Amino acid sequence: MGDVRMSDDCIFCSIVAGDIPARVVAETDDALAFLDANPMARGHTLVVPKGHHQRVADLSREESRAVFDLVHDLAPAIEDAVNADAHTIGVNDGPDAGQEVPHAHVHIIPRFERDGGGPIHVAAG
Ligand code: IU
Repeated sequence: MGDVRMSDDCIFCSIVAGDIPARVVAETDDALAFLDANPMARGHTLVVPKGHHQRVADLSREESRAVFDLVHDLAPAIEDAVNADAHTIGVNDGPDAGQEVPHAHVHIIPRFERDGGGPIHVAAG
């Protein structure tokens, strides 16, 4: 990891730094994936850039690629791991879209045939 911008009061920056424990699923130079602490389904995973940026458009191309490459690689692996039938991949990009943690993150939420397949809202609460 290079010279990464961190925010002292950001929970996801603390997870990236290892100061707050999380169940890490995968890590690359510029991105980290960990299990959501309040999962909407078994295997619900968050993929974050290591640098602190609130919005997707704030990421550099390199960080954006790192995050979405990890989503690309992890989604089928998670699907296999929890025996899911599909997944919802989503971003709440900004507070008015329901973003509660101001560090950009992609939700990978396993979906099951038995859950009915309807749309789900990735904002908590
Ligand atoms: P949102 O897109 O910002 O609404 O999603 C934030 C997610 O972060 C939500 O699913 C929380 O359960 C999750 N989360 C977490 O995994 N660990 C934490 O310490 C906190 C939130 I705070």
